[in-house]
Amino acid sequence: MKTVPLLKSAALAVAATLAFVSAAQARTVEAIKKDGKIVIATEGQFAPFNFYQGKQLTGFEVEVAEAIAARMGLKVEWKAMGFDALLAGLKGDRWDMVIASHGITEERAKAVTFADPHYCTGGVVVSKGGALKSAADLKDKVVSVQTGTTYLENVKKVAGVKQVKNFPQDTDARAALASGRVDAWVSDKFVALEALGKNPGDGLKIGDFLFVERIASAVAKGNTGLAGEINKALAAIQADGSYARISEKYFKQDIRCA
Ligand code: LYS
Repeated sequence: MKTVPLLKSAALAVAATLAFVSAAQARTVEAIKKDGKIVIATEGQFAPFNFYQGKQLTGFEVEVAEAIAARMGLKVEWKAMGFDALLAGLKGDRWDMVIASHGITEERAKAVTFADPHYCTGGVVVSKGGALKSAADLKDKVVSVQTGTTYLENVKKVAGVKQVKNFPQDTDARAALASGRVDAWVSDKFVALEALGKNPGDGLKIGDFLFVERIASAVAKGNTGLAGEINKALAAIQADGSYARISEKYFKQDIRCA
């Protein structure tokens, strides 16, 4: 009869371990609603989508996410992290959601669950004076891109590029072109437009799209309950005019996917 309590305590130990493991998993939308606060991570270095104005995190995606959260009846706790750490943090349950201009790719979709896209865009070729415009123009050239991005992936596919220089931040990839250390910079069309407008002295010009992409926020892989609520809230702000207002404010146009 002595073995029974022993087995019981062994079973309790297993149960306790399982409870610990599941505590490290993604929060459900119900748990988030109970808490009243969603934890959202972004980069904060990708104007005009997510950036700092002084100490204040702001930008198109920051405002869209705030509007989505408000629809869900939630407050937002923001985290700003290096681009490379963002999707990985969903797995470790460090935050509930990431909104940082991630293009939906097959590779990323293996690791996270994407919400519906909140804008559509593409990667463009930028050069001094517009000397380089197309993929073909990149032959034998040195190109700068941000590490871990779809810009890097897509430049790698271009045949004959002499060298791809990686930078942890997109702003440094642009600076490399501005100072003549590379021949071209590949980045987001809207980011390039904003940067060129702010730094006309650099003499940079935007060429063609290298590729197009759909941009979405992400949640932990399989957290479909949360993704579903985000999708509903996004659809609601796109229907009631609030998305359009935010988009007009930053881009003077509506950048939702057609
Ligand atoms: N849209 C690109 C990507 O999906 C860039 C993301 C933001 C980079 N600061 O990789």
